[in-house]
Amino acid sequence: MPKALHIGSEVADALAAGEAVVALESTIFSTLGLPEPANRECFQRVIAALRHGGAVPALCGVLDGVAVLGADSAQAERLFGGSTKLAARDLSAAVAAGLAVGVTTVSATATLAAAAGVEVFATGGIGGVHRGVEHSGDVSADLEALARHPVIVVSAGVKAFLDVALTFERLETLGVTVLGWRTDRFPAFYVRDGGPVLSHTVNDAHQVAETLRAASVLGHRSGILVVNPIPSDAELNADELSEALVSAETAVRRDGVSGGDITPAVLARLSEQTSGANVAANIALAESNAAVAAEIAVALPEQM
Ligand code: PSU
Ligand code: MN
Repeated sequence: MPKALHIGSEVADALAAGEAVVALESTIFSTLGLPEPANRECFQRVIAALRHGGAVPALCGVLDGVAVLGADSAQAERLFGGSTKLAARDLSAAVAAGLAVGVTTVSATATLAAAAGVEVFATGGIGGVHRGVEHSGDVSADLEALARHPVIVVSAGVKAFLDVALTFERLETLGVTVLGWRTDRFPAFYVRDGGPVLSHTVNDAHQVAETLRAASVLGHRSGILVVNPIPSDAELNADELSEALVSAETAVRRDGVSGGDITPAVLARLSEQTSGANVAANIALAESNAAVAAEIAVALPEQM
C-alpha cells in the first residue's frame, strides 16, 4: 500500500533535529477561507512570521491520495486552489479514495500534527458551536479534535459567527485547556474583547510550554488552545461587524446552505458587506497567531 502520510523533507529534518516546527491548516489559505489574492498574501505573511520567529512551517493537506505535512511551494499552490474541505473524519477516506486535492480544517490538521509529532499549530479561528445549534446540531469537529490530540493550537478565538459562549462551555466539557495570551478574555476573532472571562492567562511562551509538559506528566493528554486577540490596529468595529454578520448569515440561511459549506458562504458575504475589511483583519490575526506559535515552538525543547 502506498504511504498515507508524507512529511516534507525540511519538516522531517527539523523534527529529527528537535527544531521548532509549526503546523498550518490549508482551508484558510484556499478560497474557501479567503478570496484570491488575499489567500496567498495571508500565506506569505504567515510563513514570514514563522520563519522570522525561527520555526519551520508545515502546511498540511491531501494531495493525490497522500496526507502531506510540510507542503513544498508547488504543493502549496495546488492546495490554494483546493475546494474540498476535509475534517478529521474525512482524512482517511480521502487518502483511500486517492483524492487529488483536499484542504484540511483545524480538526484534520491537529490529527496530522499529532501523527507526525508536531506539537504546535497556528490558525486564524477554530470552528465551534454554531448559533441555532438546538435546531442544526452543528458543532465543529475541531473541538473534539482539540480534546483528543495533545497539540497546542494558537487562534484568535472561534469563527466570528459562532456562539462563543456555548463554544467556550463545550471546550470546558471536553477538557481542553484554554490559555489567554496576555489576555483574560476569550477574544472574538475580528474584535479583541467581548468573550467570556478566562481562568488562565499566560504572558510568555515558556508558560505555554510548561503547561504542555505538565499536562503530559499528569496524563492529561488533550490539546491546549492558546487564544491570541487580533492586534489592536487591525480590529474591526464591534457594532458594524455584528450588523454585517447578521445579514450575511440571514442570506446564507435563506440560500439553504448547510454543513461545511456554511463557513465559506458566510465569509464571502461578509467580505462583500465590509468591503474587504474583514479580509485584512483575518490576515493580520493569522500573522499574529503565527508569530506567537513560533515563539511557543521555539520554547518547547527548552522545557524538556
Ligand atoms: N475560521 C475562519 N475561516 C475558516 C475556518 C475557520 O475564519 O475558513 C475554517 C477552519 O479550517 C476551521 C473550519 O477548522 O473552518 C471549521 O469548519 P466547520 O465549522 O465546518 O467545522
Ligand atoms: Mn460545522
